[in-house]
Amino acid sequence: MIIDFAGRPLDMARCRVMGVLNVTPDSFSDGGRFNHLDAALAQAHRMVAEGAAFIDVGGESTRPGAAPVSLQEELDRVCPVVEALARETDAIISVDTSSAQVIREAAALGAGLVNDVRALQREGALAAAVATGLPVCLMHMQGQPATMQERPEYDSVLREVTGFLMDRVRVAEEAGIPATKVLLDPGFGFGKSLAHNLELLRSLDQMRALGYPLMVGMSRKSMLGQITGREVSERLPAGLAAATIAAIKGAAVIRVHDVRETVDAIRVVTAMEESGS
Ligand code: 8Y4
Repeated sequence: MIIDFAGRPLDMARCRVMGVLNVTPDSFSDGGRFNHLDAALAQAHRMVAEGAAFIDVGGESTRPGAAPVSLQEELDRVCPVVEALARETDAIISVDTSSAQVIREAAALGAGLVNDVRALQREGALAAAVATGLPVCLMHMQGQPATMQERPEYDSVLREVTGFLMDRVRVAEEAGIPATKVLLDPGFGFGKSLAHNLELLRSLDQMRALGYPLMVGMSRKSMLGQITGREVSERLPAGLAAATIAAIKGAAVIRVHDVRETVDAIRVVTAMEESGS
């Protein structure tokens, strides 16, 4: 199963790494150091050299307490980066946005994937994604970013997450996005307790059996802090373990901050899977 990400075809049978490129001023994980265009581009080029197949460019923080970003601000942050990277690299440029206008502009500038943590539920986002013809990643979130971690609750987290995602696949398909252009993501940390996140990680192979390429993001997240007791800056070993587990369970794309280390971890999984019988 090969997916064409805006003229950049990729075999989704093999696990790939997506590098996170925050272009928000308040990105707590990277301290806002990549606010400026030059620094953002340099960081992206480094991640590509380290083996990232995708660069995920995001200008809106979903961190609880983060100030809302105006549309113009998001466009101003994201568009120059998407344009430069699409031109300067062979990596697939993913745009992390829920905004219809950002989807349209980014696609026109060469983006190859729409990564929407709101699964194209915002006004106009679905129509915009359809119009671009791009593949989309549909992610599950319970609640809204500001309050989603206050009291996450599920009867069955796997059933509810897969039920939501399959409903969004149906809506997307009815709107004109073929199922062959859909990636699914359980949304680790988005309205989930540690127990919920662990159940989803354990069940990732069952989610994979739905037939869609899976994307996952656990890099530096609170679930790793809860497991290890480590601060954000000390979560890389836990993140590598989480990425390795996800890859073994069939994830197609692993979204991470630490590309070089994750690429090596995934190489071990791929080597095992491609060796012998
Ligand atoms: C430290 C650093 C702690 C970052 C938490 C975080 C996902 C995503 C995000 C994901 C998809 C984040 C945009 C949250 N997470 N997109 N985006 N899947 N598809 N938090 O899991 O990285 S942002």
